Amino acid sequence: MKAMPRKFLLASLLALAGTGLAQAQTVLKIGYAVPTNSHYGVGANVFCEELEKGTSGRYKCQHFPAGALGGEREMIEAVQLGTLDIVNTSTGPVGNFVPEVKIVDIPFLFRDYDHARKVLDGPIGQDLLGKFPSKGLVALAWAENGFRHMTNNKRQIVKPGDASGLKMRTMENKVHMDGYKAFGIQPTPMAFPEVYGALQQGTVDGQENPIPVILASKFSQVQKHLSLTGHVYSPALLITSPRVMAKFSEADKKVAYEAAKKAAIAQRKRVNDDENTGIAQLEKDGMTVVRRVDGQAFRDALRDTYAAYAREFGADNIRRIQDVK
Ligand code: EAX
Repeated sequence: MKAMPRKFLLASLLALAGTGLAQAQTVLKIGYAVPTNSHYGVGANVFCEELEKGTSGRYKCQHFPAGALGGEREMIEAVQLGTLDIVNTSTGPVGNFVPEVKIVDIPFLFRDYDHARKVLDGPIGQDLLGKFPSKGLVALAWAENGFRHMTNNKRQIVKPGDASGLKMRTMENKVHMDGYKAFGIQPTPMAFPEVYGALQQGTVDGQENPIPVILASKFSQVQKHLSLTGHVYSPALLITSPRVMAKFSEADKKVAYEAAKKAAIAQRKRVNDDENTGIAQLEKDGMTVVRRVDGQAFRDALRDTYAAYAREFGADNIRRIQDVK
């Protein structure tokens, strides 16, 4: 039999290579609002490393940190529209897409990190993840932003009266804003990428965020006072879309969910680490820190707002979360 001419042999080899024998690789775009050196950066990196490893390189990530693609609301919309594949986001704007999630944003709902993580990783939190697909989103896992504290440039905050009258940037979250109004605060909702500039120019007097966000965003450069109010526990979520999940084989879907769980564990650990060392660091950076606020006064100020939350979310549903031990 005559040998195949070299040019046909080469063409056949190239054609074979195009059939995926040479591993095809899909790049997934992942975005988050704070810098890479943060709890969100840790979560995104662990997710992407685990996904790439678990799919033998079939999937890798392209990162868009520090609000490169806009605020969290814009990034969630982009995931819905298909221009972004994954977002690592706080629940701040999520309630505008999946209303059932708003209940977890109620001030002073969670006792501590252990309570919050038990609720979110248990039946209540897992049921909430099930509400996303009907809204064109797939929540892979609960990650973590952390307990939120108040910063401002006017005065130390010990009790609600000290916060009264302050113009504070808030997330685009009505549950938060209703609570802060009860403290006498003037809430100014704003996408996160605009916050540093607004604080620097004095457009707002202050803001509220977990220690890891205050650290990563260098708010100590534009904020004088930090009060450890811990007034809200802020969950985070790794969210993708049915469109992205449809690309995965059943085995790769499992890898993606496992990767998200590992990412959440790593992100939560970074939150705790940042809280253990970050407050002293912020003091060193020049902030005055009120470590002991009148927590009961803040809770008392929310009495009427809690009645409104109960009407909106159901007193039983709020109690179910509070009763998780
Ligand atoms: O998720 O907008 C906020 O204050 C969030 O805490 C921040 O984007 C990190």
